[in-house]
Amino acid sequence: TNNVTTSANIPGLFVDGVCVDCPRFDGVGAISGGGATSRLLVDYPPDVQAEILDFLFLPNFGASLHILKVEIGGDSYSTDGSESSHMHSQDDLNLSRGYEWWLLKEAKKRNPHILTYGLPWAFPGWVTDDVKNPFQHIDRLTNYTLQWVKGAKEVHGIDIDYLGIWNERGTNREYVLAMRKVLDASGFNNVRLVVNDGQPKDLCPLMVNDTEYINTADILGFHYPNDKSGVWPICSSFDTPIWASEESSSYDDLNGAACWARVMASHYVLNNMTGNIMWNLVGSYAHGTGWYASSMLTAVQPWSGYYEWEQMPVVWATAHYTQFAFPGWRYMPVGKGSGELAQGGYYMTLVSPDQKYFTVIVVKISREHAPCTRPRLWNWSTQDEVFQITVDLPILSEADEDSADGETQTWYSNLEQEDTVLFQKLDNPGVLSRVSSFVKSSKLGVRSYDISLNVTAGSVFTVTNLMQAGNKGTAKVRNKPDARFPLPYYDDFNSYQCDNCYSKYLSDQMGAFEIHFIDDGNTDKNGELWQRRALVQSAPQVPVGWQGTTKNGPMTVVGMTEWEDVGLQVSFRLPDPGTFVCISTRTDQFWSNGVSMCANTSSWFLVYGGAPMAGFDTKAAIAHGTLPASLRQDYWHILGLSTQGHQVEASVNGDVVVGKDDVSIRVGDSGFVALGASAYAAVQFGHIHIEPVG
Ligand code: 147
Repeated sequence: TNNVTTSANIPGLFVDGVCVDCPRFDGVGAISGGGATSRLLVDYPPDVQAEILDFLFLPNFGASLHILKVEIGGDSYSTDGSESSHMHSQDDLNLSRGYEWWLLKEAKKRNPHILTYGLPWAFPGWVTDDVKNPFQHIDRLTNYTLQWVKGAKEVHGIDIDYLGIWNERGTNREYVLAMRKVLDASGFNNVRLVVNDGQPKDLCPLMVNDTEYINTADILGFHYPNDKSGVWPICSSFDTPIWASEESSSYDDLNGAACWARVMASHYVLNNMTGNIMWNLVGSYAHGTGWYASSMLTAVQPWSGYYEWEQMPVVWATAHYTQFAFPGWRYMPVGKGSGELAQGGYYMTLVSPDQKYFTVIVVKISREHAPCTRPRLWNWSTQDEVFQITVDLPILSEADEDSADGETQTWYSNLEQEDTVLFQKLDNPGVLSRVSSFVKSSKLGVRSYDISLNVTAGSVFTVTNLMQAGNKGTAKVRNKPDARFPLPYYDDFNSYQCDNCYSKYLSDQMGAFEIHFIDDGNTDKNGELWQRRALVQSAPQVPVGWQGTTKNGPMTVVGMTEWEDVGLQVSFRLPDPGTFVCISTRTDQFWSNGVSMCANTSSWFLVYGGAPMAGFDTKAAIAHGTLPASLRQDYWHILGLSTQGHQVEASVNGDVVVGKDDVSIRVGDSGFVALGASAYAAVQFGHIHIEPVG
């Protein structure tokens, strides 16, 4: 141990009771979406679901988030799936689709002060004539966005506090200025615009000398900002608050916690950034989809009701900040209450608006435990040190007259020990006890604002005189894990008491597969009504994608990436003669491998190892044919597909068209089951049945 003393006094920075040089603390948040990251949380049993939401949003319980940022669904892939738009077409408006409204309301229920932030990754195709450029018709886009903000208020009672432009795909000056005018004209003057949810180099140079653009951007929001490079001098010169509006993308383990705890401090100390938002909120997307478990906490087993209640290091790293400082508090300036530790690391002091309360957060993460997913780290080294700080705020002398005067409490985590965390008792440093993170020191009532901490590698300390704050919530519902998706699985979509909603467990990857009441007037062979609700692909045209995945048609997955031998049966109706319906096994979220069986009204094909769309070039199909009797559009038909080892069996309306020995596929390939179509058409699915084979 190299005991170096760092000390910082907070001098009288206050003029008439206001700290003029203290930046506003804008809060800590997380992102649901970008995309479909919360999907499986919706299907959890209500008691566990409520508990997970408590760990995320309830003040003084868990992550206790200050900001919830959600995706404004755009009917297209945005990392872990696709989220439905509130306007699939220009004359469509539905303000109940998806789960983000629900999530916003659950968050508000737990914390009425939580700040809300909406950002699109993709857009429905109608907003433009060019799917690469959503800003082509500014009036369409402003109306589209306004409808979402209005819907939040009028239908759900939610005030949207922040609105972004287009995730990581650029901003548009004309749109930003127009959006401001439209918001103001509609009474939404309080909605703040965040620009550009991308890289500083793509924004700040364009804003120089453009005071109108600068003044219209309320927040500059950057993604995974590199604290040691970038366009910071230009961005900082605008005097606009700067946020890390997307951060982390790191695992929900100790390393992820160390990344997150570190950047929240370094972004302020090194770059004066005043807001931090983590991607992503809750890992409720299946293993085998992108960025698995890169979340505050992971909850991917709605069937077992298990989530990671034993260990939630990222939640507790977050709590070090969120439970002890709140949006509107002030950061003490760097050099005057905040700064770098002498031996590596950061500290910052936050003060309540009435200046009665202060919170000091100290973070020391050694370089080998520090990486986030991006950007690359610069070089630094850390050594253990003793850190001393004297808190000397003008108003604290008044507070001394209160009964709780002079008391502080300390919360501690170590983010560099695996599994369990060594807690060095502050009042007896000789004793090491094994406990989990976010531990309250037994040493209370320090009766002094001279604080001395033994800061070893991996430490996160929170010291505060806010004595009522700080609580390590505990899990009451402790279900056992079971990773296996329950088979057999059957759903005929008739039990849902909702329209435009998602069906259980299905995770849309492109397009929008929603339960709709359908007036098919159709009957089966015996003349009986087949059904009243169906799963309908509801995005009518190719969306403005976030990432180039428009070559395939709309598609939804279900099950496990580990599935190999499964039997699948799906009924469907065709909206037009040309569109193919496809069902797949052993596939991935991009529909880029596995086995797919497709049919339109007159023909079928089977394709293996590539996207089903490749099958239209029948050279890519491993088998294809015409149907002896064409499929009537007003009837329900059934496709069957089962894969076992190297064998495939495929059928149309019960007639086997590919027999077990007709073709051969590789053994060992595995993946999800998928349903989809060759075009953005209103294909209807009547039921899905999956069973284990072999
Ligand atoms: C971000 C997206 O905004 C998120 O939706 C999610 O996909 C996340 C996963 O890490 O990534 O997109 C980024 C893609 C590339 C970079 C940064 C963010 N990059 O290369 O710096």
